[in-house]
Amino acid sequence: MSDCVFCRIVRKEIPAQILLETEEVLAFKDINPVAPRHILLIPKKHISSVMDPQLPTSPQLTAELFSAIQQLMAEAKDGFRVVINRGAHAGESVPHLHLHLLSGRELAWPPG
Ligand code: D5M
Repeated sequence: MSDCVFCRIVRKEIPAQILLETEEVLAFKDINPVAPRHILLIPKKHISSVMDPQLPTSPQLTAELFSAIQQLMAEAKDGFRVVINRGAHAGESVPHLHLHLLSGRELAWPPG
């Protein structure tokens, strides 16, 4: 989608601190981190949310998402959390599927 902020990051039209890029996924630092290490992992293709009926798009996307989590979190020896916010009650604000990868501090459970 032309005006989607994450699609614009994929197209390198707006800056982001990119940590990993593969054929189907991109990972970059969250602009508003809530943990010492807060990474967003997205499909490069525009998928509106985890509830998008086009999911699952391909086995390759699923494989690249999980492989990216393993690579990006390899150093998070004390643990990490993977979060998808969906809908108003969860605080979803960007309509492009994204996984939050949070690490670097103790994370409370249940989440607030
Ligand atoms: O999470 C959306 C997240 O997206 C939120 O943590 C801020 C982040 N964000 C928004 N714009 C940018 C840019 N331009 N770069 C990096 N990070 C960004 P949600 O789960 O939808 O609330």
